[in-house]
Amino acid sequence: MTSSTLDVRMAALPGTTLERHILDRQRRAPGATGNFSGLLQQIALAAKIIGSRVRKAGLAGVLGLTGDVNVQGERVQKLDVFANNTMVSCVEAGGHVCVMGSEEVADPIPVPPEYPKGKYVLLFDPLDGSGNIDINASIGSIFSVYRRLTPGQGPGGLRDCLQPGRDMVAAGYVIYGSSNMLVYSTGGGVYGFTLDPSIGEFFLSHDNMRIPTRGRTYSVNEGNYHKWSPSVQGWVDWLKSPEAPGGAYSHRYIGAMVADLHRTLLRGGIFAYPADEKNRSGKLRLLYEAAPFAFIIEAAGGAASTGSGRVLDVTPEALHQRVPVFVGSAEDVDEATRMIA
Ligand code: AHM
Ligand code: MG
Repeated sequence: MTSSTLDVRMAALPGTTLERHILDRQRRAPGATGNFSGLLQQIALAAKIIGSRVRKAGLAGVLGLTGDVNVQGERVQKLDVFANNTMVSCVEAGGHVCVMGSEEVADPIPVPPEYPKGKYVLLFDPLDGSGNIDINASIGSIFSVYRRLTPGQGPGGLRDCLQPGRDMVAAGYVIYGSSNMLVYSTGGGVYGFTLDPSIGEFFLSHDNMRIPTRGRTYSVNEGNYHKWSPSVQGWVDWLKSPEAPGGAYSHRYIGAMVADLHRTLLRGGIFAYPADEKNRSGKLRLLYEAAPFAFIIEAAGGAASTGSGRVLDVTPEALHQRVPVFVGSAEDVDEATRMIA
């Protein structure tokens, strides 16, 4: 084959597919068995199925898509239950995980006895920010992967799920927005893929993503202002004042963590959900929301704090444990933690 036919052949592919990206990285990782690549591809399949259902969410009243029974007379689940079940069914049979944990499910989700158990643990929030569905604003899915702790090749359990974020193997999220994107990291870099809906494939669109060291926006539910501690109030007052570096910051809050942190990753700044009078440990879940984003944002050069320490250093005691979060550009997070200490 001449070099010109090769050029033509390469140009036939619109870009690097998620699958090719994963396989290229797997080949470069000494001792890689393909298990992680397999798992990521199953997660990507779940993301496509969930994304396609999210697209139809606005037709709920017309087609009965979120009612109990649709026009075909079939029982239809609510979107977050649908997303949860989709993720479980895409992953459980693959032989890559020994147990799963979901924000939607109280206890660890076992792999059914008929399927092989693998060396990984998958934790996920199937549809984060689902309150945004009815107003057609962005929502997302969040996932993280750990190595199993339970020895052998049998089922995993709670102990496998309760690991500190610093032991995470990979984390990622999918944003269902004006386009659908899958962003993931194994710690060395952060890679973003945009779905081409015409062929149903994710293509690399954001190579080696880096978060700016400082941003110009803060993202927090300021309706909680009167429930915050005086130090958190003082920090937000300062961000809005002319004394803030570069002058007063802008406020941006979508109310879906995936959307708020996707913007923060691209543009810089800080996203926070502090503890308040009502939510003494904050609102967001350590295992399904805080730790995966802390892993991704740190891998992109940013920082993630609980206000008193690194999010990734918190050892979970319960599956659905909550934690205060301050995540984003390194300088912004550093200032926040100094001011609220
Ligand atoms: P959810 O998991 O029930 O969807 O709740 C998590 C969401 C986050 O996406 C978002 O950052 C936060 O809750 C918004 O909370 P609030 O409405 O209190 O501002
Ligand atoms: Mg959530």
